Amino acid sequence: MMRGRFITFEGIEGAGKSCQIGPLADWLRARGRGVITTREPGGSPVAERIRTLLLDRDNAGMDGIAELLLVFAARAEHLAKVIAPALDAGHWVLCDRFTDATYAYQGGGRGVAPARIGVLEDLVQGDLRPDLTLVFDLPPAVGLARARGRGAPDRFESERLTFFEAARAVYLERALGCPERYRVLDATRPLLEVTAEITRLIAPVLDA
Ligand code: Z5A
Repeated sequence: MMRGRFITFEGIEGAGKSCQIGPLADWLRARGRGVITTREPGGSPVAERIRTLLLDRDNAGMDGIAELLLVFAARAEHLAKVIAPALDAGHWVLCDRFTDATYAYQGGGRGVAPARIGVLEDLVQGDLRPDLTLVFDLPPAVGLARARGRGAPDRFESERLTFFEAARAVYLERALGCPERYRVLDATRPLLEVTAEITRLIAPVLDA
């Protein structure tokens, strides 16, 4: 059986990732692909419990390395229980955030050295990397204004604008460094325009 494809959706808060996963999943299913959609942190029962710890505003001031280890603990569980079995079964996995978010938020946002993140990436993922990563790019002020409509901010949403600016810069830098794997989308455009561009970008992967 052919291994499935692993596509990750990345970008700062309010970029529109979550809105776009469902339409892409439907588009792929209509073309006969088995698809699962999932998210990080979370995506499996244990990982969702870790997500609660990570997002809880009562945990303000959590140690940066503790946060990093929790992110990767959730990822190890998610990979073992959900992502790897789905890929092995030939399904496409569409994941709302993955390790690029760790480089962006724990690296860019919190200042953890990328080499340290890389050590954990290798430990937890082995050789597994996404086949394609869509980076939804927009100015943080625009994303935060979109996200603000949703009620009380979580622990990350409570960060300052500079935190999200640093995260955005890391996403763009990583995309620039590896154009084969990343596609950057202008996420300020209307939702349906972004949806159309995603299918245009995915079509060659479908045929590959
Ligand atoms: N985190 C981390 O630190 N390290 C890691 O390794 C990982 C994650 C994996 C997860 O929160 C937090 O965990 C995240 C980083 C951290 N925190 N932050 N920031 P999450 O998953 O709950 O948060 P999120 O991924 O940022 O979700 P989000 O705010 O929902 O963003 P989104 O998925 O990109 O946006 P959306 O829900 O699709 O859209 C947001 C709103 O904008 C919504 O009202 C839409 O209707 C609207 N929208 C979307 N697209 C458009 C367009 N094109 N035009 C106009 N309005 C739009």
